[in-house]
Amino acid sequence: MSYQNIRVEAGAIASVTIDRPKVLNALDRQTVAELRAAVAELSGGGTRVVILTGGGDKAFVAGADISAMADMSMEEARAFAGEGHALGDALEGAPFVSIAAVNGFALGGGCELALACDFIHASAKAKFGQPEVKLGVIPGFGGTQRLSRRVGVARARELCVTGDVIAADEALRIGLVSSVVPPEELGPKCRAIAERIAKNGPLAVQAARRAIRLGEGTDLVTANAIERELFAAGFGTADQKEGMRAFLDKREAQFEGR
Ligand code: CO8
Repeated sequence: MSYQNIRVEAGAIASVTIDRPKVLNALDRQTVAELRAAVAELSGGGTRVVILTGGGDKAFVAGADISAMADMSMEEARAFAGEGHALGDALEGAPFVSIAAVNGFALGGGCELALACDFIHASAKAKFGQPEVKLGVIPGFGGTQRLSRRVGVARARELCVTGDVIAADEALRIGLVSSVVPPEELGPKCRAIAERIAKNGPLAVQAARRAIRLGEGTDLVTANAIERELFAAGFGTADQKEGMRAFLDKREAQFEGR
């Protein structure tokens, strides 16, 4: 598929770049649709990890496109939020790990898009926030939910009601991002993490993500039951035989994802 607003480089380690730098990579409906198409495209092949980043040197994504939203009706806004939610759900349910490489502003829908990825690494010049209240609305792309699950209800409330924009170091301190690195190190760092993930058993990586996702929000007994089933299912795979045999043979495992 050809894309206008994003760039996709497919492969075992793929990259998706939101590429509307003139508007700081703001998300309009077309861009959200293209991102959903890219997730679908990359879900069908052998992609193990997707690194999601922003084009240009200023922004990851500075939010939903305000000029496209300004005249939306309630119906249109509901549909737009639904499209954003579907993208977040698709990322979380995808067979690949997604890493948000936040290279600049991640505001509003941009922060929410990063939160829908498995984890976030940030450049030292990244900035995060949910400034929607300054526009008279609230986050509509999962921010009120995923942010509180990530950083706790109190901090999420404070960010969502003040609209404050926080620097990368503060995002690290509250657990929103996993690391902060100099801008030129962000790409290589995310790539190195992706390479480590890609060496692991593909089915096990998927199952670990699934256990965490399904367990989130349930009680511990239920969550452990989910983990137990997914742990047991691993023993029905060739990857488990190969992984443990390789350890005992003192060689590197050759996983086939079956
Ligand atoms: N939408 C549209 N255009 C934008 C956006 C945006 N979110 N952000 C920046 N731009 C445009 C500017 O209008 C400007 O265009 P132009 O050159 O034509 O004037 C260009 O990008 C460059 O921006 P600035 O000149 O403003 O750059 P500064 O460095 O001065 O400021 C900021 C950078 C601080 C990031 C500033 O641009 C800003 O505050 N942007 C808006 C941030 C914001 O409020 N984001 C939240 C939007 S609401 C939202 O995301 C709701 C999500 C819920 C639904 C999602 C469903 C998918």
